Amino acid sequence: MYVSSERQGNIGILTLKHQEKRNALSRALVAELIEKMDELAGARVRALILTAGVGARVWSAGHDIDELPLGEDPLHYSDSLEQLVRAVQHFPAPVIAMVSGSVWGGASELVLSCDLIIGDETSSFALTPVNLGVPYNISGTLNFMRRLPLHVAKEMLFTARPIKAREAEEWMILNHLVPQAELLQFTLALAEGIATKAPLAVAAIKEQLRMLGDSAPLQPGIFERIQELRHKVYKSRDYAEGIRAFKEKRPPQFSGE
Ligand code: LCV
Repeated sequence: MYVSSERQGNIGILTLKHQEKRNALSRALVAELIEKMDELAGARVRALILTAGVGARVWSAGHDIDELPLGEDPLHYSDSLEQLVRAVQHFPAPVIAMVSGSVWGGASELVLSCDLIIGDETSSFALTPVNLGVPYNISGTLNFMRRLPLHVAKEMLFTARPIKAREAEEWMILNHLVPQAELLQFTLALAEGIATKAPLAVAAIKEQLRMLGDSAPLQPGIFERIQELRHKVYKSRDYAEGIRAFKEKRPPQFSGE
């Protein structure tokens, strides 16, 4: 089991439980997570908390690097990470990310796709495509642009530097920065407050915000140019080097080829 599921009244709580692999978002973990989200949606929970547990040192290490395909688009539409981001965005109630510990790469996109983000003083967030030589995909890039000031998104994407809790609060990545001892109580109180409101109205407003926020008319020429840029990156020797270096537990040597 990679994910535990529980209900407290009208609140669902999903906890990532694969610390051996630092909760890497593998196909197996994502499939289990989506299945348990569907069960809680069926139980008509009015808020969903997504956590790795209070005090986790690593919330999630992001995409499972062992599952990144070489020489082809690593973040295609049906990729497990992309499926999970869409499942969160379409969940029929607010999804609250409750974060202790470090969040890496695609897991940062997952957290940013949640409706609310509550972190403690140990939380940090890193966007890591440049560590691996990965060409992030269009919807993920739009997610970053919509949730972060552009210069903040650029610094995170160009440096892959983990943004620590205090800075994450200043940059409005966190809705609230809460001491770890109060994190669960604060998050539950927030969820319970939402659960007392009219659930149909809450669900409709969440879906409206998603649809209006996603309406990004993309001219075919722009789409094709982006895909051409991305193709050059994921066909590059640097992308293969990024994956190999991670597996060999050594710093990558990027050549620009
Ligand atoms: C597979 C892993 C992973 C992992 N995959 O523990 O955003 S994008 O474009 O980059 C996107 C494609 C994406 O999300 O890519 C993944 C980005 N993630 C990262 O760059 C984080 C990679 N992980 C780490 O830097 C470290 O594991 C952290 C700092 C998270 C934790 O370090 P710690 O020393 O506590 P280990 O590194 O020893 O990891 C424990 C085991 O989990 C595996 C790792 O290979 C190790 O396996 P073994 O025990 O077999 O050696 N692991 C960790 N992250 N993303 N496997």
